Amino acid sequence: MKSAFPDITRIAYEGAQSKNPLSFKHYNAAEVVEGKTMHEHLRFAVVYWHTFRGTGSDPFGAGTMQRPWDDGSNSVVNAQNRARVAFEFIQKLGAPYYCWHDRDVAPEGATLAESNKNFDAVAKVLKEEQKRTGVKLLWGTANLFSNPRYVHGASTSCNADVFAYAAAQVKKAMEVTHELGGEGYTFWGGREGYQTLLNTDMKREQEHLARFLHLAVDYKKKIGFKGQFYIEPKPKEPTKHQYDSDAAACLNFLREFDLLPHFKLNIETNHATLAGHTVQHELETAGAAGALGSIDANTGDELLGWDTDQFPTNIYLTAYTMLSVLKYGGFTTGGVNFDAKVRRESFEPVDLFHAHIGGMDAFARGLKLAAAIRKDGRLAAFVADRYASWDKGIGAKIESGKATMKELETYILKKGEAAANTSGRQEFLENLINEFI
Ligand code: XLS
Ligand code: NI
Ligand code: NI
Repeated sequence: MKSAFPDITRIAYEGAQSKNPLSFKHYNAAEVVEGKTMHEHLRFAVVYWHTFRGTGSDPFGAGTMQRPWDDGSNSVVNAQNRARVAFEFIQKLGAPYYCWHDRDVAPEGATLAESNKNFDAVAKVLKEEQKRTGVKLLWGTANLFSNPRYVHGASTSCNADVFAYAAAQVKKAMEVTHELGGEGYTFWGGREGYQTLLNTDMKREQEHLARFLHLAVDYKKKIGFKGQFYIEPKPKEPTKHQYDSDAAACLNFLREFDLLPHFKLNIETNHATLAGHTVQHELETAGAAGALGSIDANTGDELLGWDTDQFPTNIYLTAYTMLSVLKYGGFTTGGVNFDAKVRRESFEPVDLFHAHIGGMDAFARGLKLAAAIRKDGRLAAFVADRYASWDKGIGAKIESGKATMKELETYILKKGEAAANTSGRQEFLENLINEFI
């Protein structure tokens, strides 16, 4: 096959002094940080949907992307050819993983049977290319939001047939993920939410969503798929209110319906912003519950209130993200998945390289900064010291569950007043972080 990127060879690590834009300045796959290589820590993944299916269209204008390898048709041959191009790109970039939706990789047919046939024909090429390049599938997912049948949602649709269709689609997407050795499978609630409560039985819809996920758990066991299931929180867009609105809402939902042992969370930066949280908040919420699974790495724009899915380049963002990831033991099945797209104005194929190189370098710096902050130890020591009153005396007694209300009353009556508070030292800590960044 003719090369789609003939002028580009494998992107190499050239170090921070390099002026070559098509090189890594910080991502050195073999470099060891906290006992693991950067490759093992970061587990970068390229998304198929934005990178190979994004056209650059917006509500005001047509697509702009120059993708000379794509004949623009909906044929299986074009999809197979596109898959080979995707692997040339991922291999030249040196990312170890990729992710897809069923409908990104293969064209939807007139019937489910035809769609499945198309999917199998493209999956065959994906499998060959995985084998040829060593690139692996981080996770697969099903697109349960683009087709007009999903107008009222998929598993939360008022139409039971739509639930059945969505289940059939997930069944197939799980099978293909399994066949391709995928390390995970993601559920993002595309239109699982509502526009108005006037027409919505929210309780019933949420029960249906839980039923759907239980069916997936059962089927996973049935086919022997060992990958990790993820839920990806997002508060809005496309619906006004999505049920998987943020990490805390997802955890509560999973607990309520006895699903928590089967799922972890896939935290997306831009979704955290839309939920009115920082991504660190979401990572800490997931991590504290033992459910930090993977991340969709991107960034939003504070001036724009939607999911702009920009590539992450902010070093504070990546450093804070990696601080949380390292704190909770690093990725096991998950990774840093670039759910991000080049801007409509960045329409040349080479922009795909610039975007990913920038994101990978930003995360490599974030990893190194987080490791340096941890090695220095002053931040962790400050936090530990701040809670020192819980390590002994009355604090330790409360934490161990042995103190009663009566006893606490006696304690304070005797003491007269609580021990003096100390400063939170926010500015001092912000300065401390700036010593590293
Ligand atoms: C949309 C989501 C989506 C999921 C996969 O906002 O981020 O891309 O990651 O369905
Ligand atoms: Ni995402
Ligand atoms: Ni998103």
